[in-house]
Amino acid sequence: MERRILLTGFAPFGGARVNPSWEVARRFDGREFGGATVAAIRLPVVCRRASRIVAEAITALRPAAVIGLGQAGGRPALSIEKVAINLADERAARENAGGVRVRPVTAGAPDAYFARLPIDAIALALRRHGIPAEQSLSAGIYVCNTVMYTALHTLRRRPRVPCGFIHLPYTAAQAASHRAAASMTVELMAAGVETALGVIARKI
Ligand code: PCA
Repeated sequence: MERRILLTGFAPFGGARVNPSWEVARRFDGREFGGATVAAIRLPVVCRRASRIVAEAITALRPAAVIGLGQAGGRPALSIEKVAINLADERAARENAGGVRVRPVTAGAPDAYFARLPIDAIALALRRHGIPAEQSLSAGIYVCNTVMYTALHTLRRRPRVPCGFIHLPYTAAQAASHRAAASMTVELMAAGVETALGVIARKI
């Protein structure tokens, strides 16, 4: 079976017209890193549905690595997430979730999982390429955290598979309506993800 790297991005949410996570992820579909071919999938911004799609993709593809991308508008750099927690809060997103809910991502599962990525090496490589990067303690409590948690939980018995999540800033175009916020071009974000995939590919 062909070796795969699963790379996920999201549909637009919160009234935005694009989500840079998918704009970046789709550029890599079919590209090869470390002998594995990237399979890019676009996820809906709804916790349960996104979670089911990711779990099914991991089961179907048995990927050699799983990297999630999402947008965290307002952050000034690519943020490499360290921890996913077992909590999903969709109260702020009624337009997407269709109701108020706070619940565990997976009932009865561990409270948290640590990312399984060479985070220091990725952050260093990004900065060497002149791409703003930071390490982040938490992927939040919304769909990005849910996807990261689900991926790590699904891979819990395959501890050697690198798995983690990278949040992206606003795009330069989105900055037109978020004037005080940091932003980055999609090209620079993609260059950052390419660098990260190169570092991760050394581990697969
Ligand atoms: N960002 C949101 C959900 C989808 C996305 O791109 C988050 O940080 O959870």
